[in-house]
Amino acid sequence: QGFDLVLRDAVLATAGDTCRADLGISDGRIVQIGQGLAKGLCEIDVAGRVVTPGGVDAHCHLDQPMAPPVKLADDFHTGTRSAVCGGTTTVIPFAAQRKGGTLQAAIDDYHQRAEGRACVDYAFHLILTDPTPAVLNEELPRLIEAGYTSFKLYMTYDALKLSDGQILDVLDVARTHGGMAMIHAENSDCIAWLTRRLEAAGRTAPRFHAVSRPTLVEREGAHRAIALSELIDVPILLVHISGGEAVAQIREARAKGLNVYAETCPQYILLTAADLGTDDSYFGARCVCSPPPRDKSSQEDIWQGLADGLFTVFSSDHSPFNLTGEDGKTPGGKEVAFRHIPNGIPGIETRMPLLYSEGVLGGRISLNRFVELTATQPARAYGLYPKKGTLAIGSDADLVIWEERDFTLDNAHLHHAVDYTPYAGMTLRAWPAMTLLRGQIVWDGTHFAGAPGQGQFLPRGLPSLAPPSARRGAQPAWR
Ligand code: DUC
Ligand code: ZN
Ligand code: ZN
Ligand code: ZN
Repeated sequence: QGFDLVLRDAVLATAGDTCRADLGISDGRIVQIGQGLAKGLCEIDVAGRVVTPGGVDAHCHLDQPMAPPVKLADDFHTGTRSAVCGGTTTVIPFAAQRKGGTLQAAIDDYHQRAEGRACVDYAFHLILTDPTPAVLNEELPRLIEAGYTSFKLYMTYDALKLSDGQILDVLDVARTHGGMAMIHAENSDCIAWLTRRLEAAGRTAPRFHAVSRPTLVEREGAHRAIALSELIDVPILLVHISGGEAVAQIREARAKGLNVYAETCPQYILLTAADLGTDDSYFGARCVCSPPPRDKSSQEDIWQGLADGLFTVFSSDHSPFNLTGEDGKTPGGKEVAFRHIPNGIPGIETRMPLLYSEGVLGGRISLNRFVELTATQPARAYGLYPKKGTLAIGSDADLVIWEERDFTLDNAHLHHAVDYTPYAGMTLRAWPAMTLLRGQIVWDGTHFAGAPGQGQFLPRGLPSLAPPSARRGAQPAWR
């Protein structure tokens, strides 16, 4: 009973530990970790390089229908191909409920989109846009039971947003049945009001996107979302946190003992509002995302939260809109008012190399914290641990061997179907030399070596972060 594959002489990094050892794989799983393992059918000499768990990108958008003419450039094939080339072996994109439609219809639709195309293992978060009594009382509890254990709620965008009362209804279901509520926290009316004022003044260039969504609208949204979760006494996860003011709200909630988790993304440590342009030129459209990138001081606040444990997960929020083309950031090649520029930037492939380069090699976070943010905590938060997110006996052999070398990033290096990367021209200091999915080489450092259809759907358990707090003990009078 030899091993199918042995990784020889690796520096194995998990969220809790770093050690130099061999790693034995059979049937797609890690079966032994130790020194001097017996010979495998195949051997890879890692030669002292760092090996981490494959990344879990818990926030990305693939083949998600958008309001025409806007269209995502990546489907499950191109998006997940891009993911593995950057070290990510599990993705959790979103299945959005249509208003008037059921959650089941959304799930069925996304299974069809993913099946036969995904190159990495995948699950879906739901997006709840229409929490009818049938959804709250029947569908959502049933789907949580069936392994769809997380759902995103929007406080903004007319087509998606829920009222505070609707959010309370959904959080109450989350408390009773488990599941993780992810909240997009921005004050919708402030954004709409500012957008109208800016347009009335003729201020429609891309850079005014950031002016229409100042940091206080995120601070207010975060504050309100935290209050709603405190009222119900249920954990929430605040997605794509961009600014220091929201970070302060989360710190205050944590200090009170509330189970408020948070996510941030590469754009909030590497871009600023200046990347949307300093004049009215349209070039800045490429960096339009929501929430928008902030300033240098917010970047420092985000880094601090990454370093000290405030942030739970580090995701890409990969939103693959082409810069040019019929349906992209310049629809039909036309320059349009910022209101019509699709919100989001690509980043599924660059997420891990950017954090490894700037965070680990830049001396801002430890290698173990890197693993925790990019793999272990996302797996725990969304019910995939310990199958995914760590190096342990019995875990899937999803692995990244890291190569530390400097190079200048260019979009031609990337494997997405998007015609740009906002990080072009940056010096990266590391990139995966190899990515393995369940023991199979899917990226060899030069070429994508996987295949569409090899990714498997992952039914999920409940979050394995802290349970709802029992601080108050007694049931509230309304329950
Ligand atoms: N929220 C996201 O999660 N992604 C893109 C845009 C947005 O507002
Ligand atoms: Zn969002
Ligand atoms: Zn998103
Ligand atoms: Zn290639």
